[in-house]
Amino acid sequence: LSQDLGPGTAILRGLALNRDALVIEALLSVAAKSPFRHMVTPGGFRMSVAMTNCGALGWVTDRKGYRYAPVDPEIGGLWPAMPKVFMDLAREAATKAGYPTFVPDACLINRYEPGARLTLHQDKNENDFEEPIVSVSLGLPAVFLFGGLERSDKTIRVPVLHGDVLVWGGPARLRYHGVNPLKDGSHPLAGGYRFNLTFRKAA
Ligand code: MD3
Ligand code: FE
Repeated sequence: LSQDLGPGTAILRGLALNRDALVIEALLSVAAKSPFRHMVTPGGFRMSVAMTNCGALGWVTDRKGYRYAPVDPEIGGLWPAMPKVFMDLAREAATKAGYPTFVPDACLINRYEPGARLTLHQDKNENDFEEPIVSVSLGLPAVFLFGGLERSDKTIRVPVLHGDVLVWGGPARLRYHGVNPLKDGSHPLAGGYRFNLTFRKAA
């Protein structure tokens, strides 16, 4: 039933389904204030995934590097507050996965259009790798690539569907991961997109 991804990981299939419309409505209201944008990597490449953030800190990248910042550089003001429906979902997932004290201060919202992908990477911009990461998948389905602690380690493919929530912590926290190019499709609540929320304690 639930694919085992090894120690420190939990797949909570469908956890977000009972509030999916509220989560997407909240996501669109965040994006009405801090719009989705295609950021640029330090190497000068435009990311195929469009991003925005909510919460006290937001993840940004530009020619100067990757970092968390309290101000949205596109609007020159703070990121929108984290919606209560986001915080409740993230904490419920973390608690179910064995991290009952998790309180995220950052939520990165990724928007995939057909063809958009994330190449294999580690999440290393946070201060404390003892804190887990919670990921909520919405809209079109995708395939996660899940590797090991070294880039060259074998990867497995993990299909993720609308409403699935994954938690990564402990010995899995620094595993390489990525997202395969999104396939075309249409979702009743998300249209032609996949959205992913990643909740982190960045500071
Ligand atoms: C495995 N986003 O924003 S989290 C990211 O679908 C990112 O947009 C994915 O990777 C997405 O950095 C969803 C997948 C993920 C996140 C952290 C991990 C997998 C992980 C940490 C350790 C191991
Ligand atoms: Fe990541």
